[in-house]
Amino acid sequence: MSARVTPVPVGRPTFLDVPRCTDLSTLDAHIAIIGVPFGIPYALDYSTGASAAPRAIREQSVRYSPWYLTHYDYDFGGDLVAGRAVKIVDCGDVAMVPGRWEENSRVTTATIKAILDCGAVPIVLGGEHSTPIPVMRGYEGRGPMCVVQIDAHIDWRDEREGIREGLSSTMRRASEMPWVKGMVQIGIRGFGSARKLEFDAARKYGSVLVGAEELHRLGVDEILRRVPGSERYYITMDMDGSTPPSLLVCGDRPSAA
Ligand SMILES: [Mn+2]
Repeated sequence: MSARVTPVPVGRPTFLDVPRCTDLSTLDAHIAIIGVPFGIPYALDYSTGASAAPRAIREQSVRYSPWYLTHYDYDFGGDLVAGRAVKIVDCGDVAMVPGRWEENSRVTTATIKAILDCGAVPIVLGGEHSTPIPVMRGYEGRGPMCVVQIDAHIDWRDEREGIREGLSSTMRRASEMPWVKGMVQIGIRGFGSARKLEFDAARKYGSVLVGAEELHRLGVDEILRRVPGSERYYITMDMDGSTPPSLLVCGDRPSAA
């Protein structure tokens, strides 16, 4: 299986209006945006709508470009890329074939490997939250990494409806990848994704679980101290991990929100 992408069509915006890369074999950038309109649907309910997400994210991102890449961030104390000349390109989307979940997964892994081989850092636009499974597989052979997940759910189901690589199983599959050496899961809340046996499995593995309520009570600095040390981090964010605080199910609110 080799990489397979569909470039952003002419006339449609790229992410943040950055330049297009229309041929992965010529990729020359520090950061490569790559859409993965990926999902493995369960019986009736989830997933399929997420395939429209990369295009929707690109269209919404244009309102922030190009000036936000150079604005001064007060909290950070500089611009977004710390004054460095960072080349960002948009490679388009991994080309999917409807219904061929396993093939789509393999082509996603191959495309991520191709981007990494070019020395670029991929920023992946999913897809629902099974997308990180084939993406993380692309890091095989590149040394240990710690996975940082921002999500309302722990995604530790071993299988659901016989599907082992769906959005409920992302972190369980990650834990089985030998190159994943640490895991922290931030923003967990409510009862959506797991039974006690999944929490037990995550704790037994050594995943650092941080509840949404805990995050608001203790603050980001304290939570960052709990992140396992690692030379490299893989960060994944499920959209329900960023639900506005007013909608969070938690007892404590940030005092200065
Ligand atoms: Mn989630």
